[in-house]
Amino acid sequence: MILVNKPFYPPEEEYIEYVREIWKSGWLTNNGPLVSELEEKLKSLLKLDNLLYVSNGTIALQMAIKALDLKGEIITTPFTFVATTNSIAWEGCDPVFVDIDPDSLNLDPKNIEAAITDKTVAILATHVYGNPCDVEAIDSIAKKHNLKVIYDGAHAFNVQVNGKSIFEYGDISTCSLHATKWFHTVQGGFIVAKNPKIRERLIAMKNHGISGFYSFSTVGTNARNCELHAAMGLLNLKYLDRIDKKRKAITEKYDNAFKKFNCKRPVWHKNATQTYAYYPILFESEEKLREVINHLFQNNILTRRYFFPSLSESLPYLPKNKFEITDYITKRVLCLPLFYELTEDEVNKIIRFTSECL
Ligand code: T4K
Repeated sequence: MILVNKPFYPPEEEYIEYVREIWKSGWLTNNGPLVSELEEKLKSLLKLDNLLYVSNGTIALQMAIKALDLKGEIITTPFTFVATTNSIAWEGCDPVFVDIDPDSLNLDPKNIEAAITDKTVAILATHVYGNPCDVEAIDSIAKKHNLKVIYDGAHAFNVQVNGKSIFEYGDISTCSLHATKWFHTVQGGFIVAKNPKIRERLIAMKNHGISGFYSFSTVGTNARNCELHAAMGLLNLKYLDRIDKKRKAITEKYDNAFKKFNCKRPVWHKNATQTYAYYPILFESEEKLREVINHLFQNNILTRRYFFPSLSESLPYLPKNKFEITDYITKRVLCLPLFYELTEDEVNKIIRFTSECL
């Protein structure tokens, strides 16, 4: 069976070397030496002095909401992984969905102002598939209405927009370094906060709010990551170029094969670098999409409807609401397999069986 995604596995012996080092060090978690080393390396690679490495992308979002003291309505996208919306609700805020842009598939800034009420406190937008939101428009609406901005950059690890890291936008930006991501640390994530005071708060929050041996400065949680995960990250950093080249080559092969058919791809931000995190493709109808899913499945190929159903219609804890563009897109978008270990034969098979339906 060809899976839709598979984590990158660095050479086993190299990981075992790290495990030996950990055993010798006698330190497993709570800001150990490898966690600190990884955090420093990520800061320098991404040119983000304020980066804070945490245990996953969901806790990063929850901490962002908590650190900004948000209480009230948060305008967000119904087209994202459920962790985005869950984090808002988990922190006791009310998610308010607005429709997405039909080209970028990101939250459409044109719909934000109409959704603002006197309870609105923030905008939480996802850079879907790593494709940057219209950050200028969102930031300017936020400024005008005195709202905070959080960007969920779970898919956007290495993306630059307007010549700088995507994580420099918003009051806080977050990332996921989960095993299925382009760059991963098994479980992991990071948070980037603009304001140094918020950053200090996040540092304490990550460690139960502890600020000294016997003192506490804020409410906290356990968002510390461990040495075994950091070891995976340090090792995977060595293979970034190789991972990028392979994913790019597969993406280009898909692009070339499918360009003659009547299917669309999300339109990428014109001032941003590419990332090859997912391969979403939009079919002409839901019937066509189902046909492709079934045909691929019968030929042992798994795909995934990232993201379906619309979160505005499917969460048991929220009222149901349909949005025209989100409804259209969620019924037509499918992610084809994209991961480092895919062989040329497998890519050819995926192309052949998909094309047979088009
Ligand atoms: N915000 C956004 C926009 C996100 O997309 C995510 C996570 C988050 C926030 C939260 O970040 P984290 O708290 O997760 O760090 C997967 C990932 O688990 C999830 O991290 C990711 N987004 C989401 C888009 O995809 P599922 O439910 O699709 O995962 P699962 O277990 O079905 O795996 C997907 C494929 O990968 C399968 O074909 C199996 C394969 N796989 C998976 C794992 C974990 C493996 O072969 N080996 C493995 O170890 O959510």
